[in-house]
Amino acid sequence: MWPTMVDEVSKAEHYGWTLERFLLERQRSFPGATGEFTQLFQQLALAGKIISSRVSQAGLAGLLGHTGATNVQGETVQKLDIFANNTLIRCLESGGQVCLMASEEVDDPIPIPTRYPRGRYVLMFDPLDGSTNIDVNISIGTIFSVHKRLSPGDDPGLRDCLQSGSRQVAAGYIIYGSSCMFVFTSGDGVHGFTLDPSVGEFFLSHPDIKMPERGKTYSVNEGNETVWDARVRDWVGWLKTPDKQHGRPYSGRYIGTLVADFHRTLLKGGIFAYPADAKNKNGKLRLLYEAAPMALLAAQAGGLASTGEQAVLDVVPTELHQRVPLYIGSKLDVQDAVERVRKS
Ligand code: FBP
Repeated sequence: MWPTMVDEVSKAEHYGWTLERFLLERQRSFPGATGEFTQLFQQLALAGKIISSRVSQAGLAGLLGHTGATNVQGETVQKLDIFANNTLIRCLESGGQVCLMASEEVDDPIPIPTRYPRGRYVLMFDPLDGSTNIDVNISIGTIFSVHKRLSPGDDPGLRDCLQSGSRQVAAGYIIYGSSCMFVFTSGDGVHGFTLDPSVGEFFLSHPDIKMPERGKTYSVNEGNETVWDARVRDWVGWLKTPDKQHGRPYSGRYIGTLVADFHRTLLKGGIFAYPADAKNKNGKLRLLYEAAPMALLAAQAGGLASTGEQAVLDVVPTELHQRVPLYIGSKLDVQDAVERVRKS
């Protein structure tokens, strides 16, 4: 185990470490490490810094608004969606760490140009999550998921992307909010780094994040209530029913950006949900580059993530852009939710 933040002293010791130092310390504890993983993260961090600077000046740089195009999800593509998508591809395609990428904005897996070496990792991402909030200055983010390639010999392909969330070697997000933060896990806890734009570096600010076992807030788009299943309606009604002894009613908090709603839930506890409904039979959120990476972070922070029927990390994907219902957050809150919404 590399520098575990088991106590306040070791946490204090690591405060102020740059993301790069943190990754290098980690690399040293893996005999035989090639440095590929560290370099992949350095490129992800670079992409995050570039996107963060553009997001914070979007209104000045003519980057607000949409392109007029629609993506494979049938959503209107925002100019910043494309900027973020291209920035991630440019930063990750040439270094030799990844063999294949996939993006919410691109129909098919993204091959690495033959002029570049291919690496051992598959990177999938939602380049800019929370598109509906871009133009109204509300927190948005980039979500990423990292797997090991399955096909060492032959050409990487869809098969390398369709791996269950439990096989992720790392996952995380970059949130562009009041501050820009890089939050990730590589199987050793969840750690948050804050960008100091004056230095251009991410510094460790939230080591070893643990999600409270139970929270006080619920986060769901109640505008969908009429198309919800009766069990979902009953569950949300139950959360709002006064019961002092069990800390209810919970307060409603809904930003409408998964990264931001999850970030609050990770730090403060509670539950975020995007249930299936009569409109979205499988919910709205995408498994491979939204639900699964968040599920790994939740699990590593002591929380849970369920589809309502099974653990998100156990869902075996069959399509690149498939959607799943999502209930994610504090362990006890997700258990309460599943108990009430589960069909089977
Ligand atoms: P994209 O913006 O990446 O398409 O993500 C989907 C999303 O915006 C999530 O961030 C958010 O949780 C959800 O959709 C909000 O959906 P709705 O507007 O239906 O509540």
